[in-house]
Amino acid sequence: MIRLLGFPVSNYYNKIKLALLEKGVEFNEEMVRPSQDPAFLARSPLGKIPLLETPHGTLSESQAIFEYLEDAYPQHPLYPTDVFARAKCRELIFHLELNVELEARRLYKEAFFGGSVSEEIRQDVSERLARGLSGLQRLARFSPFVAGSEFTAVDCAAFNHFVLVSAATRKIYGECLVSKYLPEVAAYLEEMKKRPSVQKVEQDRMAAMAPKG
Ligand SMILES: N[C@@H](CCC(=O)N[C@@H](CS)C(=O)NCC(=O)O)C(=O)O
Repeated sequence: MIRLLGFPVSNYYNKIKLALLEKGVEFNEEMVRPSQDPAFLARSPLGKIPLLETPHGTLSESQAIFEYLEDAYPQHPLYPTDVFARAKCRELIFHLELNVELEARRLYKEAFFGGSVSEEIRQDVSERLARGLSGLQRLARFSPFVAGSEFTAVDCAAFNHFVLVSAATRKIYGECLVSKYLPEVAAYLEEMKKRPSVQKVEQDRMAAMAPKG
């Protein structure tokens, strides 16, 4: 059986988990933390999560994992059939991950892990997020899903990235930069939370974040 490795607080892990749930693929989960341990690096080239264990071997990088799942389990596809519409979905995912999530990630050390980031980084990230989120605004449809009227691959990524980027910017800048540049996002997140798949991902995320003991 397909096995998803990682932990349910990770947005990239939850992107794949949401895809598996939406596609109705049976899978199990193994809780694994990112690590530079040589044994883990043999499975995950940079020691990151998520990983997917398949009957053919292990895969890293969430988008490669996502594309594998689409090819291996074509039932309940998460890309539209039209070739150009499929490309538009991938375009949105690239913009979201390269120009928004990866920039916001530079804040996570302070926002979530008790570290601190310099004033220079705060300023740089804020400028880059303004550019990335404004670009996303030009592409996204929110009608009601990010790429249009159908739930797609983009939503598997977007829901989980928006939740985290929102929380990080609120913590660091005292305002949600996602809503500032994408005013539709609050209604979008509420709409997404009506889906049983999203409810499951959120339930597991909250449980993993709850203080232990
Ligand atoms: N591009 C990667 C990003 C994955 C990623 O950044 N995962 C984080 C957890 S959300 C991680 O493992 N971080 C540990 C590290 O950077 O060493 C993907 O799409 O899978």
